[in-house]
Amino acid sequence: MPLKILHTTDWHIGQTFYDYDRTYEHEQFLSWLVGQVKELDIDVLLMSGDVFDVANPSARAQEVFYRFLREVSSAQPGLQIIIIAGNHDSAARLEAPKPLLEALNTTIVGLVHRKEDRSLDYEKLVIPVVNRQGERKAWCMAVPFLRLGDYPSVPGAVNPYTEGVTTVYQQAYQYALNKREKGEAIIAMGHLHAAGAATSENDRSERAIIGGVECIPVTVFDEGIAYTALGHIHKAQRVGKRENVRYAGSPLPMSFSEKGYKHQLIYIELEGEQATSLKEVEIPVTAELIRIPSSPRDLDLVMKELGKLPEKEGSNQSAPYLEVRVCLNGPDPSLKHKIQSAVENKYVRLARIDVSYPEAGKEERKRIMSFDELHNLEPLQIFSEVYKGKYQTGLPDELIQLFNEVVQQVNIKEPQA
Ligand SMILES: [Mn+2]
Repeated sequence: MPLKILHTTDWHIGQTFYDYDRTYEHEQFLSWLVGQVKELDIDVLLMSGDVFDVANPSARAQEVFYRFLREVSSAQPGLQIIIIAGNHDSAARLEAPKPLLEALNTTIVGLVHRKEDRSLDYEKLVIPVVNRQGERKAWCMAVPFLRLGDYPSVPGAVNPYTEGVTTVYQQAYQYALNKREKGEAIIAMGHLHAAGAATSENDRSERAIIGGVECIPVTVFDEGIAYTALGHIHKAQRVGKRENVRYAGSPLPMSFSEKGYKHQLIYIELEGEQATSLKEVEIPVTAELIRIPSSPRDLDLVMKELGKLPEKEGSNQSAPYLEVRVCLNGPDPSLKHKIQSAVENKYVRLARIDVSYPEAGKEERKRIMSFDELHNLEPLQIFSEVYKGKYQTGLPDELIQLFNEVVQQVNIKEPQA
């Protein structure tokens, strides 16, 4: 009998999306997940970090999480659960209920513990993995998101983060090799940005690690590791063309720029020391993210498109989130109101309005001004330049008049200051 593993990550429970509460979506996902664990007869569930969206999750968010743990454990007796902390989680807080969770066969690794001689305690990072009958089949290097001070400092390192993280994985692998008996596999977990992973252009939550400096080369995961379960990047993908090094991706859509994302779990079968089967399991999306129109258009056309949306019937808790994309020729202070009224009774939740203006032609290069010129600039002149830069047209007379009134008032008040 192969060992059956399910890999999931980046739940971000408690997340709000443009001020909309997503609890319902999380509950839908987690109850579906309980069903999958049972249906696929899973031995081990791996969760690769970002359980919660914030370090101090709300009581409601915590309830959703603990309810899931209880439900999945009673639906699938003997299931082992291994969870690591992500960069959004509080490592210490996530670990706090450890004594209770051990009774549910659940291991949470948030912190990197040290021994008395300050060396890393790999016994706490490398977890024995058993099947539902309690027979040991593998070892899991459950390495949480590593912060400064978690990873060892490598003397003379050019990039201390990359080299420190590499050291942790190398040492954990050595530890696992020493522990494992013939026929037992080694698997790894991580919450990090692997080099070459495709990120999403607008997803702020995966951007907590910035720049290429903190990328980890895929070679950090030894070829001898049967499967590496990664979290942090929200688009599901394999890394460095290695089928068995994977991001499972976020179960909920996280950004309007997601194109062709298939939200998924990864199902893995281990036989002996190898992964013999690997399958993507598509997650049903409760509330989709839609853009109308697909590229910015003028307001008349946008309003027509919005008119075609289906009417709201009953609850809106699984209605799609909507981004409206409008192209304007000038400012329109009533834009938001117009759009809000258009979708008021529609089966959507208005999340954002993306306004753009026609591209300026081949605009003349911005000239560098001399000190004298800067000194002599009139407020109206600056306002006029800014307006023209944004809307590609001159200031309307009405605005000039209003602006002059404001300037006058400011000038009158000035001597009193
Ligand atoms: Mn995340």
